[in-house]
Amino acid sequence: MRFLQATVVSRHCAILKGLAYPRNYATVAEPAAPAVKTKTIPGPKSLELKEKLSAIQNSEPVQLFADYEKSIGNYLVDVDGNVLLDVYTQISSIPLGYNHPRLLNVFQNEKNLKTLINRPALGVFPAKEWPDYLNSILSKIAPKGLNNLTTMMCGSCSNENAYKNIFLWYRRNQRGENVDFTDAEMQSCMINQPPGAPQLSLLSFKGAFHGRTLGALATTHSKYIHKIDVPSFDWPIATFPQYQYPLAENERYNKEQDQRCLAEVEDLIEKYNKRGIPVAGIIVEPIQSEGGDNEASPEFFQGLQKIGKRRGVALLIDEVQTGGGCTGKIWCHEHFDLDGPPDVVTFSKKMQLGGYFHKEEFKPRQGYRVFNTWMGDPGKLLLLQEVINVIQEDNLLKNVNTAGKVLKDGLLALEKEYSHILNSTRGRGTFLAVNCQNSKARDDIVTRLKLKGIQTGGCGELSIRFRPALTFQEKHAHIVLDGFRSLLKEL
Ligand code: PSZ
Repeated sequence: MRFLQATVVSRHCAILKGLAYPRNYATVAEPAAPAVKTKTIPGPKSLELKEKLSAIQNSEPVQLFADYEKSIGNYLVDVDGNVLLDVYTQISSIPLGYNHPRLLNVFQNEKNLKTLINRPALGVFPAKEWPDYLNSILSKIAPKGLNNLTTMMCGSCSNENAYKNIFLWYRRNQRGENVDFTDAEMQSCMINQPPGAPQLSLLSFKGAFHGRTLGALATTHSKYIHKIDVPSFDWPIATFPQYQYPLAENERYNKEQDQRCLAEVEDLIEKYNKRGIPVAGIIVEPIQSEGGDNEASPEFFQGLQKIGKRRGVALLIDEVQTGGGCTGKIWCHEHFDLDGPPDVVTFSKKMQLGGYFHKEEFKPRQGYRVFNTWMGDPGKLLLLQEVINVIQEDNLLKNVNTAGKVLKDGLLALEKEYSHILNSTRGRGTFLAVNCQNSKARDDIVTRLKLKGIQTGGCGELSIRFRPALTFQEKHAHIVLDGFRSLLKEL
């Protein structure tokens, strides 16, 4: 059985019907550097596969076809044999690089394999281990003070369901803790009418991305192509701070941004309350990611939390892209010194499993109100447990800060030297971005960096984003910076 060509398999494994099982995967060295073999990426083999896929579905966004048997560590290998240093990691969703032996080994354990293949309807038939599994996640990585956890499948459905928890909480606050639903509510909700389906809203920000399912999409405002032709809610949308860089030289301007945006949030809440569509929650990313890596200060987030508390509006922080250690802390909002935890924190991507942590008061009082068949996936939770173990054992948060500093300082130096091409280097940990002069220049740089063996991604109109795995090290940062420098020389 060929699984991972380059992987060492220990000799003492059991022999089962001629197949080696269980195996014991050991660490395999990464390539020393990227290697590009084709004139274009996608190369000929990728293009052939793309044509094949196009006959079945729209495959326009496909950049290349990967070989996940050969990809290793920080390096993504494609079907044409190109070896790319991956600082985009499947849109920021690979925590430990490709084929990490500790993750491969999770399913070499028969108990775990049975957990993987017997995927339960978690809301009704959870495994005997499930409460302990959830407690282990809660005790290791839950934001302090958030002791409830709902698991889901992806980022969109985590937000989508968390929004429902917020509405249920808001209506219970209005109605009173032990007040039963009225007949009118039970009947009217069935035809999408108030009072059962109440007029309530969520406040989100221009440039935000919270997912593509209908509720989540109503709070997504990064690109029209995500939204056009899809009916949506008339919910309030506030301006997100737009900072000027470097931060140290633009303190006054940026502070005014914070204040203006917070005032707009207050105004919009007031306005929508008056219109009879009260705001039940504020939804915000700690760093707007798809929208262009827009940061906001700790003071801005503290201000949002204050507004929410004062007005009885929940604060949901969407850590789908920022969570999992890439900013140098498990949760980006830990950088904000908030007055207690946010009400809800959603996650997915690097966490493998989707879901949200929330305060006890956001737990529905009746069953079946937030529910679906799978409600997550215990197989993914086993991977998450191992990811957390490796983060702790290998001190990966420290690694993120060290490698991130090298990359950020290097980008700042490039920006200084090539100020006609690059500006506004920013970010935390390895969650970094730099801006180009216009979209065309940005797209061109992302494409040409790939031909130098470096896979980055674009976001917003102008930004190149860096989203390496937590195992990205200083030596990788130097490869990125050397490749970038050699490209800038050519431009
Ligand atoms: O085009 C897309 O659908 C993309 S590109 C990047 C994402 C989605 N990110 C997903 C995402 C996110 O970054 C934040 C902050 N919140 C929610 C989501 C949605 O997660 P998924 O894609 O798992 O549904």
